[in-house]
Amino acid sequence: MSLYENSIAFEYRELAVGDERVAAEFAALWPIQRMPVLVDRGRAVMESSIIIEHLALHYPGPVPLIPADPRAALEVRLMDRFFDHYIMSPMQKIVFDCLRAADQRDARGVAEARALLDTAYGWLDNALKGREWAAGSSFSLADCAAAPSLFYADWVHPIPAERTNARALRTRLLARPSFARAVNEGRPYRHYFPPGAPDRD
Ligand SMILES: N[C@@H](CCC(=O)N[C@@H](CS)C(=O)NCC(=O)O)C(=O)O
Repeated sequence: MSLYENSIAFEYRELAVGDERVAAEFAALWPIQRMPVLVDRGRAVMESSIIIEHLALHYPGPVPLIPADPRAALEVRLMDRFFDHYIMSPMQKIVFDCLRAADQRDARGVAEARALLDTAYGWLDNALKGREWAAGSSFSLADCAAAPSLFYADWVHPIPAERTNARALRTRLLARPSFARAVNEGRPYRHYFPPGAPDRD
């Protein structure tokens, strides 16, 4: 999304399942082996939020994903952390549990993840009151964190109908061209989604 927002040219490298050479290259770049990783001028930049900070610093464009005002930037970074820790992480807990053998499933951990999502949806719905985007009136880093986390979280633990602000943000993000493009490009891989993807979005 951040690359598309500012039309930053890049070469996409697919982490093709079963390609040992690509897997080894990826592990050498980032032993933690979580995507995405950006390689810029020979240097590996990891963690989505840091990649976006890196792009804002080195490839600024018409859409400033980090506000120039440090006070506004603080709110953006708070929302970014919120989505990563309290929406993305519990969502991933639910998803990864589906990859475990039936006798190794973590029922308690999954129940805790669902409870955390309920709390997070409630807090988010209130925080979004009067906001167009995740951190205010401008699209930002926070929306790059909100989009994928709300997209998948709603699949595994639907955002309740009464959380109208949270649901509206998810809908607005799906209509944002950079995210719509990323969602479309991910369509061929939907069948890999461990719990099974619903027939929507
Ligand atoms: N904190 C990291 C999280 C990265 C992450 O969890 N990536 C997932 C996909 S969204 C991944 O690589 N999953 C593959 C795996 O766990 O093997 C970031 O924001 O970049």
